[in-house]
Amino acid sequence: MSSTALHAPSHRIHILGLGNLGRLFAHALAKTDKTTPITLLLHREGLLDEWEQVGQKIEVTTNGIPDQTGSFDVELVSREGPQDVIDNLIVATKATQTTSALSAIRHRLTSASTVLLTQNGMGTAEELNEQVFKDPYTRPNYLAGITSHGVYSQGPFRSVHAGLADVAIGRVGRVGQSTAPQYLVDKIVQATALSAQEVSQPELLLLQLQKLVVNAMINPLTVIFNCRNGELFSRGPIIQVMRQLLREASQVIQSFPDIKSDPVSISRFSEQRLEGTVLDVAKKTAKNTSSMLQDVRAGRETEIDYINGYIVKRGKQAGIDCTNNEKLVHMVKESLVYLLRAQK
Ligand code: KPL
Repeated sequence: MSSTALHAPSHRIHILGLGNLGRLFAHALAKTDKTTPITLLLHREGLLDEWEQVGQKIEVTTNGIPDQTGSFDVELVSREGPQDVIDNLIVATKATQTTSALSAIRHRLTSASTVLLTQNGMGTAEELNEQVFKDPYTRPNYLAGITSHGVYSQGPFRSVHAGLADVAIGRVGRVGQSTAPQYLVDKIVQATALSAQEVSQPELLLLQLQKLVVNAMINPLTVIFNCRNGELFSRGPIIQVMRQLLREASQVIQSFPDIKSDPVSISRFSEQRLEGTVLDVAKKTAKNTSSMLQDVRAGRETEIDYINGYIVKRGKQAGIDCTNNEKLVHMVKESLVYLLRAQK
């Protein structure tokens, strides 16, 4: 009998990926309920040293007030010795790192585990199914969390919660397919600072697509124009550029089977409605530096392939011209190459 067959589900929540979003989730969960055991999964040894240096605390500054919490266990992903089953996992890695990060802990996840994916963009769950959890019978249950919170880093384990927004959390897949237990959903919904709400599977898809468009406009444009979210659309010409990108994104999404069969969804993804949503998020997260601009400035790979790249891919499949989004994908990749060369 396998060890997992004897396993009684625990209430421990593991968090993989301690960038800004991982810190925000960890901090919010620990603040709301001190009795929930939380383990931070660190992917490299250097992070253990940094954890010691910051006094084993996560600090999140909101409205100018720094707040620390230290009620966490930490574990190195690669540590030797027995490793427990992970029942509840929040994956807050970048979309580009998610497959490799989950491969490293694949043996600790079972078909009873719940995995919350928080990445920007689309296509991560499909990629995991193709590359990590190929067997549908042993695959964990996926949840997705869509968040517009604007968070930026101030150093190891220290972040500023600059744009207070909300989280929508729901089960991934078609109605009735995911049997993810409710525990992790409830914990996230209860975590006050996250302002989270549970949504149905069909609503989750709509919100994912809406967020895809928000990220496809704000993130790459803040890279090209090197500015904060709020500075973007105060300049007239940038709105014109955005409208061209939006037209393509709107056509692609309106061609999706789940969308095109429903007039309400079609109107939700009209160019005008999408423009309103993008401008609203840019305003609400005005002081924030987008995650993509943070990545480029730090010389890190960006999530552009999962955002505008995903729109281009789906556009090609549907025969929709996405030249502008395609150009933007190249421009963002070139900005990174340019910066890395300049740093040498
Ligand atoms: O999700 C974001 C990001 O930066 O990735 C937004 C909502 C644009 C906030 O900055």
